Amino acid sequence: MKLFYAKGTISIAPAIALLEAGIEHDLARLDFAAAEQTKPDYLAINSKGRVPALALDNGEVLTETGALLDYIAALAPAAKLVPQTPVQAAHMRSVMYYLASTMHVAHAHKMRGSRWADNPESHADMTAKVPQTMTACAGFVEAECLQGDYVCGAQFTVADAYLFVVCNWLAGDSVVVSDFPKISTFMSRMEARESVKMVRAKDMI
Ligand SMILES: N[C@@H](CCC(=O)N[C@@H](CS)C(=O)NCC(=O)O)C(=O)O
Repeated sequence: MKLFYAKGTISIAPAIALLEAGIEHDLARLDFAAAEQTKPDYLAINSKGRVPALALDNGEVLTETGALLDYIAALAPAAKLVPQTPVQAAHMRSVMYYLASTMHVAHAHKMRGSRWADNPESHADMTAKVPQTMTACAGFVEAECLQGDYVCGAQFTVADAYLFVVCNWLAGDSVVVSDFPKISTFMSRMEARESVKMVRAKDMI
């Protein structure tokens, strides 16, 4: 399979999950500075013009970070990347849905205002709000998402790869990360994992 990604984006979450799962894969890097995600070659792979996309060996292409993470976890059950109990699995997915529907969207208001408005003043207004909205999101993560060392307590799950990449954006969004001790400790713990060291070594994040 081949993962289409761009540096620092949410597509690094499935890259981390593939490494955690021990699944062999190829990587295809897109250059956002050159707007490669908008070019016909890539739109033929993912018509949404976004990353990640995961091209399977049978020709199918999967998109949406949460779906890729669940797929990767299902391919490697021995890695136990999804909790075994239904309630813990539901907590894991509630965090992933929150990241997809709320926190990632709040972050996107900084650079991608043209998705929602045409007036440049509206873009500036959206950008100015990002430190406030992302700080509020960090507050929710701190209070309700991290149930211990990781999202699901002691067990590392695919939601941790997702949360790590989104929290990696916080400082750039002018959030004072040191105000959130659980997030700070979680980020250090993640940095110590081989998978994260590997994506850093490959200049993916
Ligand atoms: N809902 C999608 C969102 C993917 C997404 O927006 N990715 C961003 C990078 S973080 C992207 O590809 N942006 C390119 C663009 O907006 O042109 C997912 O979770 O996979």
